[in-house]
Amino acid sequence: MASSRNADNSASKRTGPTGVPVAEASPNAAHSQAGEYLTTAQGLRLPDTDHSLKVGDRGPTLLEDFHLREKITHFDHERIPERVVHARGAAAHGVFESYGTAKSVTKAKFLAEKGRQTPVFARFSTVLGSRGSADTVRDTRGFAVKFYTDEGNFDLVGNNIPVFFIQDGIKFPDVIHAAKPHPDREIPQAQSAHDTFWDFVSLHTEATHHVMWNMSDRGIPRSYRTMEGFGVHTFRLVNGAGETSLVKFHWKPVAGIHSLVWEEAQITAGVDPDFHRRDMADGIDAGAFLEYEFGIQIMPDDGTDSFEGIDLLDPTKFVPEELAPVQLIGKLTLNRNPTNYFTETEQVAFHTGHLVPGIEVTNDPLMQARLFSYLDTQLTRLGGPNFSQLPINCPHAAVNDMLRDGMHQSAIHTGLAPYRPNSIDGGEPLVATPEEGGYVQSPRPIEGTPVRAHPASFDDHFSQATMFYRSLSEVEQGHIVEAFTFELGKCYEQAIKERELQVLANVDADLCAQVAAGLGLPAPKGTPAEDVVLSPTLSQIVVEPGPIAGRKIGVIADAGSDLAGVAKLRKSAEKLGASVLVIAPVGGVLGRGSRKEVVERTLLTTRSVEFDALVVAGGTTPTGDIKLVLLLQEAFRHCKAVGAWGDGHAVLQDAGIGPDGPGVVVGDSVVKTFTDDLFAAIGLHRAWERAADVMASAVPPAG
Ligand code: HDE
Repeated sequence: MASSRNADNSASKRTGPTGVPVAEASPNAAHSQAGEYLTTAQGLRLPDTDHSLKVGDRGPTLLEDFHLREKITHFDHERIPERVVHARGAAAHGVFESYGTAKSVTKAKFLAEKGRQTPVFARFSTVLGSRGSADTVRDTRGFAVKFYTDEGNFDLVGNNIPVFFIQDGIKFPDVIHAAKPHPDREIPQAQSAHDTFWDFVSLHTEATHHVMWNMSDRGIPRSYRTMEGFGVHTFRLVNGAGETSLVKFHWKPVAGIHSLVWEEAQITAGVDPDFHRRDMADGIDAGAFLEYEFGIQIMPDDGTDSFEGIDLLDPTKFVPEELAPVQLIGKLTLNRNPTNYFTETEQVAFHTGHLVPGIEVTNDPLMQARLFSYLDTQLTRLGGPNFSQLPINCPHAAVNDMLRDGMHQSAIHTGLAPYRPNSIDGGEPLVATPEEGGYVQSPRPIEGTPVRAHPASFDDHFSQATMFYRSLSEVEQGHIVEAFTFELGKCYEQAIKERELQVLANVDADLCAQVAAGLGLPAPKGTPAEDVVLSPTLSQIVVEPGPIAGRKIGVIADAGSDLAGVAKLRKSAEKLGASVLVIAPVGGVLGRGSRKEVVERTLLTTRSVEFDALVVAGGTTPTGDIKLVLLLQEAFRHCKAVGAWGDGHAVLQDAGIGPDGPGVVVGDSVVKTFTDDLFAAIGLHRAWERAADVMASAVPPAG
């Protein structure tokens, strides 16, 4: 008999987070919400939980009230430390299906075998904010996926930005301390627009490339559904023949890559701080699942750890898709909301060292430090070394370790010999050869003397930042100018602003000049790279309409509106996975019988930022209500699709919006051409042609 945790526990009836058996339920395993009656933690039935035990009904409370003490003590300890970074997050369960196309480069079964399905749990997050902060702040987003593979858990702990602020993990505390709220007053929350952040990044120019991405539209994604994901580091894949290649991992959202605009993001942070998590949960509930294709860029493992002049160990650099196309190897579908936020989303523990045969790490010094950090942090956060026994972290592969005891040990181990070699337990558990699935690092000659130094190839801090900026469209570049002007405009120290302008001068003279003009400062001269090769795939602006699943359309209506038209619009939208919400002057129900429409929002409870498009129903009376005017004008200013059918266009007119122009959809009634045009406008995400006229500009008007 093996001295294993699971050897005796294999005949499991209990199912894990993704419905797969995880471990045997011991006869006295902790149950929650079982049985009919309220009990103590010991299962004692309670007659009353509203009154403490007192000497008379006006007397002091007795120390012997064990129920009071248990209830309050447990409550006192309900919180665990939030994550040091990425504290604010939301997650979903799902499935990963392999296309089998990675078989030539990796022996990892969950990738190599065509059609193989692997349960997953994905958690999205912001980096800087505390657990209760807003979703839509300007920040990098975490994109962490736990694959419960048959060969053990594989965690891909990535971000929505392909590069990072630092080249060596030893600086992580520095960049995070600089970006977190100031230590004296603990402000500002969840923002980079403050002195310490810009102090650090202006002195630490290797952060420039990541900062450019943060200041771009990537820093304010529309939703998790419309966000790209990146493994950031270079990984090493190993195939069945032992051949290795270097790869970068990518998540490509099926819904396209789309962002908020800055004013919208700021308003949303107040109006609905839960915007992203609500969007994901609502979408999954409505059957509009989140989908991403998994891809790899493959580079030869020729011993140089570099490709086309790019040092693949430098996490401040990425490999443009024009140089190494992303090859799609599988699809992730997030299709089930967690049942309990704490036990799943809060307690999930990702670790870059959770690897499976066929996937290995490289010498990237940022990744190397992460391999230490993710295990270490759980000891404090999850209260000891047994966190992998928590249901959400529990592998679906059989676990047979010799790790014993420790805080929160919940396995009842059997056998006498948790050591090797042993004779008492028949020498078990056995070690596995590579053929039996044993994880053996592929040969990697390493030599050198210990130094605290970086290679010369890490010295270029600007050329990819320049390439990123110049590869974007004018509209996107304008957003970057605005973002820098906003963020530096929030700094108090003049010297910091001037130093960051010097950084920008080394990225692009025009960018620097525009930001300087917005700040009212002279633009310094720099030496930006002139010969960068552009990467057009970096732009997220689309010319062909994309899918609209998960998008929200607000329909403005009142008691006199064409409710049959509203129902028709809803039906067509739902077919595409989008939803329609009725906005009326007051709450309640519009119409009656089969023509009934429940009012989901009123002018008091909504704001335009909730919607991807606003449409005025035919028959709606123009009231000139300032809240309605604001609702429509705001959506228009954010370049969203707006529309009306029938005489509903009079309400648009009240808000100063004419029937012509990009992204304005009007029609006589809700016929197919009307809905097609509306959905196409939403599928384009924004009518950017409007931007120059309606968006705030960082640059003061000439003269
Ligand atoms: Fe993390 N990071 N990180 N990080 N990170 C954590 O781990 C850390 C880095 C990322 O949804 C922590 O369990 C160090 C890069 C995500 O639970 C902590 C360094 C990338 C998440 C930690 C990095 C990431 C984390 C906090 C530099 C993108 C959230 C709690 C060496 C590729 C995972 C925890 C979730 C979380 C440390 C750099 C992404 C403290 C020391 C680069 C998505 O261990």
